[in-house]
Amino acid sequence: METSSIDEIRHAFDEALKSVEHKKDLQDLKVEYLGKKGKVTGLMKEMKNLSEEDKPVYGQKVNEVRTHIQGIIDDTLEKFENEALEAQLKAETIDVSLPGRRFQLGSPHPLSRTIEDIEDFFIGLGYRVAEGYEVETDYYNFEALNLPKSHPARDMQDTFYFSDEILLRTHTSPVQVRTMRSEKGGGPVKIICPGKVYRRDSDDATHSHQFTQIEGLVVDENIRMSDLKGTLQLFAKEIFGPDREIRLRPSYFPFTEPSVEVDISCFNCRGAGCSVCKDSGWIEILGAGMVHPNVLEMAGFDPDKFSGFAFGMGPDRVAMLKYGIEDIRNFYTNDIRFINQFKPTEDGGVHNESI
Ligand code: 2U9
Repeated sequence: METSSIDEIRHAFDEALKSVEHKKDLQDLKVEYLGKKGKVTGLMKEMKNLSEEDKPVYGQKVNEVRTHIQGIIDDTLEKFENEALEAQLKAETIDVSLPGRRFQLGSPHPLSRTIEDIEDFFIGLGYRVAEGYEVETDYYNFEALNLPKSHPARDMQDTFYFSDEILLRTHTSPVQVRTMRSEKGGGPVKIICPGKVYRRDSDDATHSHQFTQIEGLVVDENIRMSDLKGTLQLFAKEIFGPDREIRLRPSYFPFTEPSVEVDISCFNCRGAGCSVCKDSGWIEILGAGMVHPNVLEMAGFDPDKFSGFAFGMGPDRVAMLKYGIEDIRNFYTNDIRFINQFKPTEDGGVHNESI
């Protein structure tokens, strides 16, 4: 029985193990000794040449060597894997004391913010927000608002025309007309209409060819001028401060009769006179009036049964006054430095760091 070769193989393995440095070396060694054509496997194949008597002793010795080699390979493999894990953990150590990355908080655009505040106020009074088209027809923008083609008031509004009949709306009033028509002569209608409008103006600090409007319309039976006045009084207090008063001055709009211009008492000097109110104590904010019977009739409402009030304002101007913005173009040039000045405050308001 050739057991010395078994000892040699065991010895050779123990020697070879000393030069194993990497997992790959170990894998090669495993193949060399325990693989299909490996040295230990070769020893097993010798069994068939042995006598029945020698087989058990030989087999046991080979098994011992195999167990020995397999055990060392398993242990060494585990050692390599632990070392690799340790190294990886060390390399990926997270320093929890490092300061975190600040993430930039956005600021609401002062114009969007103003529009939302105004919408919220009217929603609180039961109004619905209605929107329409920026590209409109001559009929909805002018004709249905008591502005026939010959009307001189059309000259007041320089319009972007696509054709004789198609134009960029000059006010949001077409939305009110479309809403009234969809109600088919039955009230009540109670809407505010915010949106972009366009006029052929040369842009400067107080004029923009595209700006925003919010118009409101209430139509029902027994709607009176006092309803308009009470609504606007509440509006002034909500948007400009609880001490504000309003003042109505007679005016003219083709779509309302009577018509008024609405001033609010100056929130800056409280009426004493300052640069904001140009020393008058009052700031012009809105136009308004009772819906003209022609407009009611054209939109399908019986003017003998229904009446209504309407108003219109420019949120650009409201935001400029509220936040001390001097140039309307700031709203539309999208300079992040401008918008960043309007950081939200904890009470949900807006703070302009520049004023
Ligand atoms: C319908 C009936 C009546 C809307 C009105 C005004 C008065 C007004 C201007 C204020 C400044 C627009 O932003 S601004 O340039 N608006 O003065 N607008 S009453 O009246 C309507 C609208 C629609 C069916």
